[in-house]
Amino acid sequence: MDKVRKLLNIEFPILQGGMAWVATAKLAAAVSAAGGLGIIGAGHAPAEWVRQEIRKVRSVTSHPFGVNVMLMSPCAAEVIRVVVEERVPVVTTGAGSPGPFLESLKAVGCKVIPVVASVALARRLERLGADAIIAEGSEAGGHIGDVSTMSLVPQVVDAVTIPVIAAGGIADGRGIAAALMLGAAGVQLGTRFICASECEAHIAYKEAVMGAGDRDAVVCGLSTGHPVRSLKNQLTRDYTLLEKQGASEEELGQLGSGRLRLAFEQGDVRNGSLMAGQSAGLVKDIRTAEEIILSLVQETERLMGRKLWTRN
Ligand code: TUI
Repeated sequence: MDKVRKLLNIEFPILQGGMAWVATAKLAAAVSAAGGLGIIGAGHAPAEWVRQEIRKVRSVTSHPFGVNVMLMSPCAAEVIRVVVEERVPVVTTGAGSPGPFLESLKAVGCKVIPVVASVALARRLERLGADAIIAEGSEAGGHIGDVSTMSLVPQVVDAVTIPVIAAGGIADGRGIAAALMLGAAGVQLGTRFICASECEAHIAYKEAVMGAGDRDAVVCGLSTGHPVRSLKNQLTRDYTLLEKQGASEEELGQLGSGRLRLAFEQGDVRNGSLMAGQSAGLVKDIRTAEEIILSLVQETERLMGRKLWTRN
């Protein structure tokens, strides 16, 4: 359980998901300052925006932090270049294989932690030199695979020797304790941190997460091969209808374009993309990143019946 803390030089093996738009420097810095690993979500953003966010985190905390590179973004290679130039301590990747980028990142001492949704990719990335793996189950928000966290995590744990971080469906100490039982060495939470005070998402987006029940985080886009989980609203209904009518990937792409920004900036909970995981049903309040992290640690330790991590 200390493997992730030592690898990343953090107090608690709790990572904040690198959510596109939602995970800005302000949120990442707050999570890192509280002893977890804050992660800037690059999403589809241009590399220079990412550079500014990296510098903002450094201006407020000296704690380690990370950048999530969304590999489907046309800017991914440029973002990697900026991350290397800025000597970011940790990179997580999503929505693809970071194989081609591993060498340049590792050459500057960056720890590389790919998010995977399958055992096969976890194995391949361990061979290529990944430092740890985030095994993300289909309960997660945003772009997802098709295996649930409960089944995926122990299978990845059995398949690799590097530390495995569990993600998808975890929002409280019960989820963390369960992940540890599955053999995970750490956890990553996204949805819970949408409702952190330091998260800059529009209040209406946060309220939608807090108001969600167990069946409100639905999957769209299965027909495109890039399924995305978000809160049920007019957009998911329009999208599902278009999919049923056999719309092309291009038409569907047009419908989805710009919708995350609409939710994050305008708080348009009807037509915006409210990406969130199934754990939205567990999120009931807005608290500071520090309150969230400390209560996660306290609850996990109570359930496990012992002290697990001490603050440095
Ligand atoms: O990446 C995520 N979650 C995301 S990315 C994102 S931005 C976006 N916007 C619109 C459409 C699509 C994406 C929103 N949420 N999570 C990490 C993750 N990676 N989940 C699943 C995967 C994954 C899937 C397949 C990783 C690798 C993979 O393998 C492909 C291959 O090359 O083998």
